[in-house]
Amino acid sequence: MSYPSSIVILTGAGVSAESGIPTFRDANGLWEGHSVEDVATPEAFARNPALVHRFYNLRRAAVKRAEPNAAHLAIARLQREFGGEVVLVTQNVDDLHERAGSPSVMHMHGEIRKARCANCSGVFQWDGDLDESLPCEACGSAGGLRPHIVWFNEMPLEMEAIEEALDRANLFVAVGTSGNVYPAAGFVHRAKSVGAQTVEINNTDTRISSDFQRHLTGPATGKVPEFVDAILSGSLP
Ligand code: BV8
Repeated sequence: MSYPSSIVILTGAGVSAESGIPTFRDANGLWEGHSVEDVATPEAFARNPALVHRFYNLRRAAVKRAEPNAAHLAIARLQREFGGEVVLVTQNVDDLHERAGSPSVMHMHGEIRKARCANCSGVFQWDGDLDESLPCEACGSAGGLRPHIVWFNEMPLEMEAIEEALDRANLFVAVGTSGNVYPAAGFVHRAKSVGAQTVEINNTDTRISSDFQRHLTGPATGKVPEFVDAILSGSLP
């Protein structure tokens, strides 16, 4: 593999699995016993805001109790020490990359420790429980707060910047994602179309494995530090 100068890393729920945060897939598509349609769509929120708030309050509390793992720490080290560009895009809504020291993280599916006001579009840090009676910190109106999360059938965040980064990349690495969710699952195609090398790090095969030139199969806490060491030492095979 030629030595990279511009790297895009896409992470999914598998990078946080060893921090004790359940993935979507390993729970057979259920979070806390709920199907996606019941809790991760705007329709679900309109239908039953209390259920959706309770679902995210549970997950927010779990994120606060979790700690970054060796994979998060290795990615942060790469961002700090690599001589070229490293763009980190995550599908995860936890803040473990930030707490591991990553200087910049693009949360394309939002962030669970932030709230958004439907009335004024304000977004602000929110660490406690959310419910529909609370007032917005920005505009003071009540009843408009929701988790700052991109639900299914909503437009992911920072897509223009992500696509520009993919168009500059000569190395694209996907870590701990099942390739079930679009547009993230299609990023490997865009990177390949500009000639980037593609590497999948996962503990199993995925529905997009055939799109990648290389595979490092095993737990993220083992494979990601190894891969980062190889990049930083210039010994990528
Ligand atoms: C949009 C926030 C358009 C919620 C999430 C094309 C084809 C088909 C469908 C679509 C398409 N284009 C759009 C769609 C619809 C939809 C979609 O993709 N549906 C799928 C399910 C069929 N996409 C959307 O709706 C997106 N929006 O396209 O908008 C638009 C255009 C104009 C105007 C308006 C709209 C928005 C998608 C965002 C949804 N929100 N998250 C929340 O988290 O509560 S996605 C959600 O799923 C999470 O982000 C989660 O991360 C993700 C699941 O993906 P993964 O991260 O991959 O997690 P998963 O559990 O699946 O896999 C974990 C992997 O890790 C596994 O492979 C496992 O083996 C591995 N692993 C486990 N442990 C380890 C490990 N690997 C290494 N080490 C370990 N220890």
